[in-house]
Amino acid sequence: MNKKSELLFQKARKYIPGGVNSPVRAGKAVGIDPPFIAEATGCLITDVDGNEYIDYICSWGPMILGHTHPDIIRAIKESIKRGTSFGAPTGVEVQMAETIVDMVPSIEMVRMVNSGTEATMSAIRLARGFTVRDKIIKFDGCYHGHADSLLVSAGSGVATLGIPGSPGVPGDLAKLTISLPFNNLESVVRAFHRFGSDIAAVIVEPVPANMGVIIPDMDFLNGLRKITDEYGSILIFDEVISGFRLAHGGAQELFDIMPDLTCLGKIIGGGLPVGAYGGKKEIMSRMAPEGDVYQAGTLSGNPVAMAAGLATLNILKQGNIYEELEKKGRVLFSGIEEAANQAGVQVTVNRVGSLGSIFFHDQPVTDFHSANATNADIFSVYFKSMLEQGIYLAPSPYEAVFLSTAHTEDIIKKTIKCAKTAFSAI
Ligand code: KE4
Repeated sequence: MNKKSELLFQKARKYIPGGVNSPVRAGKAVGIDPPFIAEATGCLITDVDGNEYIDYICSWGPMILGHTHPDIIRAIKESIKRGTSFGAPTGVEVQMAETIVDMVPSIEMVRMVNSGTEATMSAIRLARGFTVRDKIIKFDGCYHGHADSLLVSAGSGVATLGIPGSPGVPGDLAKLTISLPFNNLESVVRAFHRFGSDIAAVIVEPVPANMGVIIPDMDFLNGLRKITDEYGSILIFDEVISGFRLAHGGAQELFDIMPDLTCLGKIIGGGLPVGAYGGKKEIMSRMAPEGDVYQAGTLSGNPVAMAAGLATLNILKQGNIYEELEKKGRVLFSGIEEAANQAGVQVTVNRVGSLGSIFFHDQPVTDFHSANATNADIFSVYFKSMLEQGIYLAPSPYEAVFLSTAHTEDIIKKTIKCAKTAFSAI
């Protein structure tokens, strides 16, 4: 029963392009009209028609502690009593900066912004300003938000909608972006041999999660570190998804590879709009007003968002949350893989900790080319069957499954059971 969602979607499309404020939410890739959500708590989300779902989108990553975590709600309530925004420095921003520097191994200095897009856009500008070079390297299928230079062969919603990049990105700018196959170090070496002295930065999702989840080859990531050092280019880890999800210090801690700059988002806002970029003091101090590279933002470091983010990070710092999330991820994905095998459905499962993807493919999925070879039609059948059974997955084969600490053993068992039913429908 989705009557109220249908009416809302009809009305939404009158006022909002496609009826949504972010394209992937429209469900076009899987041929559904999206449920409009009324509320959520823990790992459960309820739509306006009262249908309840187990949530594996988790707001695309931020809700790693589940929805309406009491400590986060309390922090927001306490903060909001003192006002919502001052446009002036506050103590809580210093606390947030200190916490990020403490938790993320390569970050010595950090600047808060309002989204992952702002974080990567600013990091690219800083890398270009610091190196006085214009070209950047990214990887096919990686998505770094919608800044012009990065909407080249991007993943996530760009891949979902099958659009090559985006109209409106000037050709003269796009040609400064070299997009190469992920996990292919040879292509990077060739690019550096050709353009090395003009490459400002290499930006990479250390664990890509916007073409589905891809497991990085360690020689590839270490090779990026080595070659950017050789040519004096900046290595940027876009950890908007992996930051604070895969470990306290994200993928860079997990893999022990230190980038020069790191982009963050999602989890550090605890569900409120926050992004950040940070790294070596020598580079970050080029940012105005200390330096001459410009970036600004009315709501950057917003105290309420900082309170929500800090409450989240303070919980993540404690105990063995990442071991718990690793176990949940292992049980869920191995259970789904076994269910597929029993049903004779060919799947490839890629997972790192509490982040993973099920690809309908009988080959390994190691880059955008192989991700594009997966069967999107079967994914749609799987997606719809899971949704009908109350499992809320990302409506695209180019997205990821996000787990939270709120997903209990019983919830995971129920999900695997629903997957068994879904595979029998294929
Ligand atoms: P935002 O501007 O959406 O906060 O962050 C952009 C971004 C940057 N880097 C990475 C690795 C990202 O995954 C993202 C955004 N992720 C998508 C989901 N794949 C956001 C969901 C959406 O676009 O609606």
